[in-house]
Amino acid sequence: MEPKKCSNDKATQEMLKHAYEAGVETAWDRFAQQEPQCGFGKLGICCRNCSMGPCRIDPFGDGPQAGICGATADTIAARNLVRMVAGGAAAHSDHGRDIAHTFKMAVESEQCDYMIKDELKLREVAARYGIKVEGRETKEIAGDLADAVLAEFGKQEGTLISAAAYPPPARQKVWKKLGVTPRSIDREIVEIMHRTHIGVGSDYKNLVKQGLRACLADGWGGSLIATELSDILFGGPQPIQFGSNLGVLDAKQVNIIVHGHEPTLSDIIVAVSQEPELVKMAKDKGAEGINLAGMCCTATEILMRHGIPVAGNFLQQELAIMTGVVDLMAVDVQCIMPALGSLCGCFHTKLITTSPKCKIAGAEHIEFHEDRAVETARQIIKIAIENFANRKGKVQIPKVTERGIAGFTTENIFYHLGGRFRASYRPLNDNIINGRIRGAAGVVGCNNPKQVHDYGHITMIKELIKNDVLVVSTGCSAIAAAKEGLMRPEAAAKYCGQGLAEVCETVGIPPVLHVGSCVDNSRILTTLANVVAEGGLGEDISDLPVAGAAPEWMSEKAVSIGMYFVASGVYTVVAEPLPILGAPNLTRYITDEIEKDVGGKWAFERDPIKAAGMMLEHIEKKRDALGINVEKERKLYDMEDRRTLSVE
Ligand code: NFS
Ligand code: SF4
Repeated sequence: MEPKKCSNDKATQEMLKHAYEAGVETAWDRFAQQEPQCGFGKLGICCRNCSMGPCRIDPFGDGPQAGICGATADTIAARNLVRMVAGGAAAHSDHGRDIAHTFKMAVESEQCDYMIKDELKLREVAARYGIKVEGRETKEIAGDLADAVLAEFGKQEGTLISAAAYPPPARQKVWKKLGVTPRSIDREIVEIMHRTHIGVGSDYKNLVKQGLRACLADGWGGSLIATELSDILFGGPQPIQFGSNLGVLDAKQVNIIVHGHEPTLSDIIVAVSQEPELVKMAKDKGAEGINLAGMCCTATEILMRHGIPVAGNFLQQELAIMTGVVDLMAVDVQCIMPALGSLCGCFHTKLITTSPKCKIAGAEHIEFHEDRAVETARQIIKIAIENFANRKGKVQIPKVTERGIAGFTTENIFYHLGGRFRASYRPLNDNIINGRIRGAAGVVGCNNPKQVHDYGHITMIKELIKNDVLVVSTGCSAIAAAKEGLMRPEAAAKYCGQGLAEVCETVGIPPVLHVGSCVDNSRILTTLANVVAEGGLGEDISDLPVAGAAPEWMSEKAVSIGMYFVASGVYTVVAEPLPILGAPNLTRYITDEIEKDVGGKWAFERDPIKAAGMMLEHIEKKRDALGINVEKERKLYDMEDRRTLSVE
């Protein structure tokens, strides 16, 4: 396979060439081995929900049009789709639950490796949960918040507190009317599993409805909890410089990569990795120091809080090992390829699993417990140091790195847009209203070997910023943008249309704002809620000139994210179609009719330029509806005007 046809990223191309020469298999090779992929699966029309099946529907209409129980293509595809939402919402929310447990432990224990780092955010969040904050001690407030948040997962009465505290009132009305206001996090996920069991509901719209409810419990619930408690516990991010791509690995140092999603262990590894005793140990073994880097969303958590470099995104995890200099890779949960187990067997890299939820054949398991966080982190670092001497074979580190700025949040975005003395969303809204910024787009999500690695993200983002659309990005998409240099402030002059360039240059921000990991897509939701609340751009998120996209998505989490953006009123374009195309009515509903119900809808487009075009068209349509696309009268400048202009 031609490396250039696999990836747009120079470092990845170099490593793929190296892999072929060395005869080491990667996800791209395994993808080729899977071709042709199963057509029924792609179209979403196979079912194995009971043992009368597996059943499949003939997409050409000649063969069976119903499963043994009578389920049609629409029923089967809708059940499969909402089960993907359940998987994604479960992953995000269980991550949120783990952070909530760590938070509770930090609050309750006297001696704990974690502490509350962002008191201001604690008070803000607690107030939103209806907890009294005035005149109370931090510990008291935090204790109440921990209980309130943990109760959100399994409560039996009422609705999710955050789903009523954060979204605009108009949005809440939409959900209420449709009957999709989330009640509690676990309940909505469980109900999907119930409803998709053999012989429960067959009405595809009613199945999708539960998907909407569960994804909202993710975006405005589980993911939001993960984000907010992480900020309180590990510190709210601030704009910070970071390095990206495989070139951040250093042959002369002990290299440790943390990979996965949760910040609980990685944040502590950051804290102890430069302890003099450990650094000395590394030097005694002949290394110059200890070099920590991240991969995937765990990377994002520590890069936006500590500036730790990111070695790469999802499709680069195997390639990092192949450099021959990764002495240890510690993983927690999600997006960790099982292939790493056998791959590490061919290299000297020690693969360490740390979560009881994620054990991998070929990896050593060192279970991480929050109450012994520092001890475990030191133990892991020591194993890496010991392993430095075991390096063998060729070292191949691509000399490719880029720098960028990350760490934008719902709270700090407006400081940067408004300047220190005008801390509000006003300047952002004004710039959208006056047309300097046409709108905003969230470009997020994974890598997928079905697309040329990183190409979709980068091409789409460049097209958007060229047309004066401000881009916010998370997860592997953000890493792709960073590697391309799109998160440097200088990118504004190079790639943006005039209006966006002006705004970015005045404020000193890059045109692509890194707002965090995948659970931090909740930051995009709360930012949108703030933009609505600031006024002048309609009453609801669905009124805003914004769009979402996941140009290289692959995970169930991405389906939940896409669905909660749609359910929140955002037009969302993905490259690889959802596996529903074999179900005509469901497809029509998801890509069209659903807009009447929730204000947002899905679109599928593999070409990133075309997809960006669809987003731009949508943004302009919303601007028209808001009446902010008025043609400005051409002004003829007189001398006086010119003088004032040149003073600026
Ligand atoms: Ni999101 Fe992060 Fe990456 Fe996709 Fe996986 S790491 S949670 S799922 S692949 S962006
Ligand atoms: Fe077949 Fe129905 Fe069973 Fe699915 S639930 S496997 S369609 S019989």
